[in-house]
Amino acid sequence: MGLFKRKKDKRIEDISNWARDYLEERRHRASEAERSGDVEAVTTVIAAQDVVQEIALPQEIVEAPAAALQMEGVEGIEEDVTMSVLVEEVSADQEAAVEEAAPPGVEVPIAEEPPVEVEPQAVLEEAPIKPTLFQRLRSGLTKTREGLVGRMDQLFSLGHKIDSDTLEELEEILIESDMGVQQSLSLIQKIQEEVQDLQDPEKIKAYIRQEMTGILQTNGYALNRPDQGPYVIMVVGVNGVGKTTTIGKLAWRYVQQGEQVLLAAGDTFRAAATEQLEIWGGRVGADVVKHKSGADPSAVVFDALKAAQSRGTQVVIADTAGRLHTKINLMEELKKMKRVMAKVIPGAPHEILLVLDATTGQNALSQAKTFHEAIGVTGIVLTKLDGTAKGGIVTAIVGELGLPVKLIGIGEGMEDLRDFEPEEFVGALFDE
Ligand SMILES: Nc1nc2c(ncn2[C@@H]2O[C@H](COP(=O)(O)OP(=O)(O)OP(=O)(O)O)[C@@H](O)[C@H]2O)c(=O)[nH]1
Ligand SMILES: [Mg+2]
Repeated sequence: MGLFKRKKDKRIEDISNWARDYLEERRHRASEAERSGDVEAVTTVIAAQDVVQEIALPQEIVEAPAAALQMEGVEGIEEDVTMSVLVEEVSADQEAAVEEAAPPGVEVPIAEEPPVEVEPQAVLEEAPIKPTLFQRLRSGLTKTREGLVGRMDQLFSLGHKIDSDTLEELEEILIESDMGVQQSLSLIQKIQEEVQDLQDPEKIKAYIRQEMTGILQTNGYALNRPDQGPYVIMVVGVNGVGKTTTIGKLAWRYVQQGEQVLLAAGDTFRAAATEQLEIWGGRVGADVVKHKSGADPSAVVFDALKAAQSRGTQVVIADTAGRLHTKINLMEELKKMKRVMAKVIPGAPHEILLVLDATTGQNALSQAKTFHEAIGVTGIVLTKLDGTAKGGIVTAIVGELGLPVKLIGIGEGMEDLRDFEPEEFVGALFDE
C-alpha cells in the first residue's frame, strides 16, 4: 500500500540521475562499512540499497519522503528534503523490505492518499528536449572551444592593455590549438595590421572568426556524387583513425535516406576487421561483401562493384587496411584497388576519403601528404574532434594542404558524423 505517493515531476532526467548517484553512494558506503568491520551497518545499508535498486526503474514517477529512503540510518540526507525516484511498481514485499531495513526508532511514513495515475502523454511532454544538431556539434567541440575561444577570453579578461606580449600569448593559443605555426603567425600579423581598435578584444575575436571561416571556405566540401549509377566511396587511412566506424555512420546516413548500401570488406589484413564491418552492416541495414582473411582486397572490391551493378545498389563503401605486412606496400595495394574499381565502373571511386584522427595533431598533416601524393584524396574525414582541444587542425588541413574537409566525426554514435560546414563549425566554436 501507498508508501510512495505518485506525482508528476518535470525533472525526469534529474531524478533518473539522482537514482543512479544514490545507488552509487550507497554502494560506496556499504564497502566502507564493510572495510570498517561494522556488520550491522553493512546489513542495513545493503538492505536499503537493494530495495532502492529494485525500484529505480524508469517507468513512472513517485515521490518519496526522504525519511523513507533514509532508513538505513546512515547520516547525510536532510530530514525535510523530499526525494523522487523512478519506479515501476512498489510491491508489498518491497515495502516490507524497506520497513525491515529501517533501524529501530525511525518511523517509516505511510502515505494515506491512493496513488494518482500519471498520464503517459503528460510525462512525454515534460521529457527533456532532444538537443538540436547544432547543440550536438557544439557539445562535440567543447574541448576545442575551451582550448581556443575559452583561452582567448581568459587572456582578455585580465583587463591588461593589449600589447605585443598579449599578442604573443594569443599566437601561442592559436598554435596550441593546432592551427599550424605558419597560419598562426600570419593571423597575428594580420590582426596587428588590420584590426582598427586593438584594445577591443571583441574586435580581435571577430577578426579571428572571420579569418578562420575564410580559410575553411576556400575549398568546396560537398561530396562528389555522380548523377547515375552506384556511388563508390573508398575509405583510406592509417590504422585506428576511425575508418570502419566512419563507414558504419556513413552507411547509416544513406540507409536512413532510403538508399541501398553495400559495404566492401577491403581490410583483409585483420580478420576482426571484416567482423567489425559486418556488425556495422547488421546494425545499419547494409549488406557486406567479404572474402577470406588474407585475400586480395582488390578482388573484394571487384566483387562488391559487380554485385552493386547487378543489384542496382546506390552506394558502395569500401573499407581498406590501415597497415599491411611490411613486405606489401599499402599504397601500391590501394592504387590497385582504385584501378580495379575504375575498370568495373568508369569514374569509380568517385570519392577517396582519407580519415584522419584529430587527436594526432600535426601528424595528421604528414599522413594526408603521403596518401594524397600516392592515391589522390578527394576529401578528408576528420574524426574524434570530440576528444581533442586541438580542433584548429581543421584550418591547418584546409589552409596548408588545400584539401577539403568533407565530414567530421564528433563522437562514436551513428549520428556523430556530420557534413563539414565552415560557418556552422566556426559558429559552434565562437557563439555563446
Ligand atoms: N570519440 C570518438 N571516437 C571515434 C570517432 N570515430 C571513431 N572513433 C573510435 O575510434 C576507434 C577506432 O575506430 P575504427 O573505426 O576501428 O578505426 P579503423 O581506422 O577502422 O582502424 P583499423 O581497422 O585498425 O585500421 C573506435 O574505438 C571508434 O569507436 C569519433 O568521431 N569520436
Ligand atoms: Mg577498420
